[in-house]
Amino acid sequence: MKKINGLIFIFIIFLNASIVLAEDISGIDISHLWISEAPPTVSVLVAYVTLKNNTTKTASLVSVSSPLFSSIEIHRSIVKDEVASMERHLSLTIPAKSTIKLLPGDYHLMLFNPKTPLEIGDKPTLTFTFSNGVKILVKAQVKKRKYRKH
Ligand SMILES: [Cu+2]
Repeated sequence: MKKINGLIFIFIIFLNASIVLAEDISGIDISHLWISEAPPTVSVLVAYVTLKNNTTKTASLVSVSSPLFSSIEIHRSIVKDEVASMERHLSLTIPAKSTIKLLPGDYHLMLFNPKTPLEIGDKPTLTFTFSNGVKILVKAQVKKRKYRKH
């Protein structure tokens, strides 16, 4: 009987662990991930995404990666003294129960040195990694941008 109790105990611990993991993974919704179509000769592409944090804790996006690109950086477009430029951010904070939209003219992802040119209709996968170790794989859509503003 002792042995059975021990087994049940281990099983309950295992169940709890998987429930916590499932909450961590489903706590952040990543949607509307799209890469702006560009000529095949460009060495850098731009992508936009919506990040929704359903949890009661602050989430922090610390990296985005894909074997298709040499690197992916989080940027923000800024205008300083009437000169438009971009600044790099090492992480992106999504407050508890909040949504952050990366949009042209604001935060965006820069995708460097595509290994193969991307065409409209392609669906490359990007991996989003958060400071708590959670990794979420998301398929991007390659689309034409509707307006020119970067
Ligand atoms: Cu940029």
